[in-house]
Amino acid sequence: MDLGEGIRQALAKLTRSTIIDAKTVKEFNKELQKTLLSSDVEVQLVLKFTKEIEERALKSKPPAGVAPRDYITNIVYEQLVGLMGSTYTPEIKRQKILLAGLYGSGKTTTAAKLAKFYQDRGLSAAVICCDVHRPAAYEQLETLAKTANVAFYGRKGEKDASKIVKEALEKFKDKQVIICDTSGRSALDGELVEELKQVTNTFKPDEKVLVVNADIGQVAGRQAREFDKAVKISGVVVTKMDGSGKGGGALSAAHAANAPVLFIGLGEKLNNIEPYDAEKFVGGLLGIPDIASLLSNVQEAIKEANIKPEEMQMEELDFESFYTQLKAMGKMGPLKNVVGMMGAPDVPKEVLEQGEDKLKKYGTIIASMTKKERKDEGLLHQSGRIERIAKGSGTTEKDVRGLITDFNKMKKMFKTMQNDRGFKKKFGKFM
Ligand SMILES: Nc1nc2c(ncn2[C@@H]2O[C@H](COP(=O)(O)OP(=O)(O)OP(=O)(O)O)[C@@H](O)[C@H]2O)c(=O)[nH]1
Ligand SMILES: [Mg+2]
Repeated sequence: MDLGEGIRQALAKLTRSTIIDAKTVKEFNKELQKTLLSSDVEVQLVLKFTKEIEERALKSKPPAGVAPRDYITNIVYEQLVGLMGSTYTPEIKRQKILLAGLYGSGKTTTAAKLAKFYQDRGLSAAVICCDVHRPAAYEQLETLAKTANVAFYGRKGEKDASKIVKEALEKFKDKQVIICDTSGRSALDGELVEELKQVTNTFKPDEKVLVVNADIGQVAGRQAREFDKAVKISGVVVTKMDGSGKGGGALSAAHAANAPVLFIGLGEKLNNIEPYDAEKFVGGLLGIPDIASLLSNVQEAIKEANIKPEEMQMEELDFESFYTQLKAMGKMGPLKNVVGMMGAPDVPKEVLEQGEDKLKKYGTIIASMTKKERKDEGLLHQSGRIERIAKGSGTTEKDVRGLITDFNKMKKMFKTMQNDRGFKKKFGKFM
């Protein structure tokens, strides 16, 4: 099971909960811990992360009318963004970027990708091969640079990486973005640290970027700390997100380096790179692709609820309160989103579409009732009223009668749920 799937399952279980109490949060956190650990997130980070969620979840109650699941989703979202950093907007400006990372993490590919990225945005770009250890590192970057159509500098056989940097800087005085690719190792040893420090001192980069691949295991955190200690990491690029659903190591690395994620690598091709987008990435992990609009819809619903809390209470079900619910629901988007938020995303499409049409019709019918009629169903049965409402709403008398029948069924249901506050609240919000 991948990280996103695990988080989604933990959230889905919350759907059954009607209140947020210590027990609910503990159970949720237990699930979350399991999935984070199995996705290679460092133990300490898992504990810190879940503890913060617990504290936040229990500190304040969900606002009236907000389902526990949405409330926790919101918190988890914000905590994950806290770990990974918020959306990165690359500055199109003169800069030097140093890339460091473990063996095979994608440094060389990323160097070419970034050079192309900035060059495509109007800056002249160059790459430097400072990997003086791996055979063919020179040829690899040279070829990539050619493909990307960016300038390249390296010196075959030279073992002093800082010397190469010095020469390259001299040569690339007119370039606006210069990217330095460095050697990778299976572990960060003393020699590599020394070399990296020297390169950094000579290159004087604006960004010191740690390149990690998405499926790096439990070592991610420790490695990131070591790189950070050596050169003070300022940002992280996560590569190979196209191939791994785990991503936990990358989370750990970003946290350990205390640096935001800047770019995401999504394939071997030179244009397979994207600035990190928190909503897309974290929303994807949580299984809510359009989390921005979900969150703002929930906020909207909260606001609505706050203006007329008594109407959202649904203590008494009449056409008026039913109408308020319908309106609030309309603000939350299509029925399938609402149902999805309740944690039942698998309702057949036809049923949803039918339901939606029906609710729309109900809305127009109730809109044609007088205020008195909405409060007192009995009035509707006086002669002429149903006919008038049908005309006014552009529906048929049969439609109006159908609404009354459905409404009475619902009212009965409400009576039986009278003692089940939690359910009533939830139902009140969504219906
Ligand atoms: N699928 C996928 N493959 C990638 C991505 N980034 C890099 N790769 C591949 O990963 C392999 C290693 O990439 P390199 O760029 O050579 O990694 P490196 O960190 O420079 O490796 P060393 O120099 O040996 O330390 C190559 O086959 C790349 O094509 C990515 O985002 N997605
Ligand atoms: Mg390399």
